[in-house]
Amino acid sequence: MRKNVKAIILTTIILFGTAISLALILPYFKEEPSQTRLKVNIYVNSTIYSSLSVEINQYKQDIIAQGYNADVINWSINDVSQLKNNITTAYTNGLTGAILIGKLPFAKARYWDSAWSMYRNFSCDYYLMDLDGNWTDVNGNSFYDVGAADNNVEHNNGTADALPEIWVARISPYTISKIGFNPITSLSNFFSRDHNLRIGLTNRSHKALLYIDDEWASYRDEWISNFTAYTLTNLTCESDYNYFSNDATNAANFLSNISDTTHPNFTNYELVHVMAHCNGTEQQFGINVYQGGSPSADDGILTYNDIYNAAPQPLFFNLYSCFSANLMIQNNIATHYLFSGQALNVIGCARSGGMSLYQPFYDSLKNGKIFGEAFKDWFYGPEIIPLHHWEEVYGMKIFGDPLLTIYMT
Ligand SMILES: [Ca+2]
Ligand SMILES: [Ca+2]
Ligand SMILES: [Ca+2]
Repeated sequence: MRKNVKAIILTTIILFGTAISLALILPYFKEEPSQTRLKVNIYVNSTIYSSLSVEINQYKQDIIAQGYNADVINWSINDVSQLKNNITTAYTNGLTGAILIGKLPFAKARYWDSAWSMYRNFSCDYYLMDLDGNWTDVNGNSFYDVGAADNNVEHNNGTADALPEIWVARISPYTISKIGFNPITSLSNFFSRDHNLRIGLTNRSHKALLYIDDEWASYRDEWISNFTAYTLTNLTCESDYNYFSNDATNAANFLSNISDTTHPNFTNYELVHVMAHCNGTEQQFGINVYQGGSPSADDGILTYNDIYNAAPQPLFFNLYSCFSANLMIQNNIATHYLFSGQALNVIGCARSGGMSLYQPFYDSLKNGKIFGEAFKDWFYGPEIIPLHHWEEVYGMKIFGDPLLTIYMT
C-alpha cells in the first residue's frame, strides 16, 4: 500500500514536471517554422520600379516590422524559368515566400475540359511554389499539361515532392483594361490601404460572409462547420436555391451585401467567401448556367464592371468561382476584386474550381497564420487527393498582400 502511494506521488511529480517542461518548450517548437524561414523576396517589374519606390520601400519596412527579412528585386527578365531559378536560389537561403509586383512572367498550363471538349489554358503559380518537384514540358507545346486526361505527365515528384515549398502572391492590376484606369495610381492606392490596415487606421468588424449559391447550397452545414476561422455571431451564411427561378442568393443581393452601406443587410465584413459560377470575367448566379444548353444564370450576373463600380468594402476575398484568377483572361474578376474597392488580398482559381475542402486554410487563419502560409497549408489538405480535387490545385492563386492575418483590425 505504502509502495503504491509512493509510486503515485512519484508519477505525479514526473508528470507534473514533464507538463511544465513541455509548456516551456512547446511555444518554441510552434515558432520554429517561421523562425527558420523568415526571408521574403519582393520582385518588382523594372518599368514601374521608380514610380513606386516610396510605396514599396514603406511596404518593405512594414514587412521588416513584422519580423521578416525583405529584399526588393528590380526584375526585368520576361522568362518565368529564370524567375523560378532566382526564387529557388533564395529558397536555399531561407526564403518563405515571394511577392510579384506589376506585370511579371507566369507559367502557362492547360487541362482537357471533357464537358466542353476543349483544352483550357491558364496561368499557373503553383509552378513557382513547388521548387523541388519535376516540371517538364514533355510535348514541347509551351504549356504544362496538368490534367487527368493527359495523366499529368508534365508535373510529378521528381526526386523530391510535388507539394509547394513556399507561397507566391501577385500584386498586379495589369489585366484591368478600362479607359482612364491608371495601374500606377491603383498600385499606389493599394499600398496606402495596406499600410493603413497595418497601423490601425482601418476598421472592420471581425466578421465574415459565407455566400453559397445554388450549386453548393445543399451542403450548407458542412461548409459552415469547416469555416473554422469565423463561427457563431462572427459568421453570416447566406445560402438558398431554387433551380428554376430567382432566389435569395443572387447577383444583386451579393453585391449589396459587400458594397451598399445603406442596405439593411450590410455589415462591414472583414472576409467574404463566395461560391458562384464564373467564366472569368463575370460571376453567374443560379444553377442553370452550365446545365441544359445556353447559359441562363437565372439569379443574375455580376460583371467585372459591376464589381469595379461598386467598390467592395471587405478586406479579404476567397472566390470559389471558376477561372476568376486567370491572368490569361483580360478583366478577370479576381484582379477587379483586389483593385476596385478596399480589398487587400483575394484568393481565386485560374482554372475551373477554387478552394474547396477548405478547413486546413481556415484552421491556419484561425491560429493567426498569415494568409500566404494558410494558403500554402491548404495544398497539404488530406482530403484533396482522396476526394479527387487535385487538378484544381494547379489553378490556385493569391493576389494582394499575403503577409496579413485576420487579426490586424
Ligand atoms: Ca506541355
Ligand atoms: Ca515540392
Ligand atoms: Ca441562388
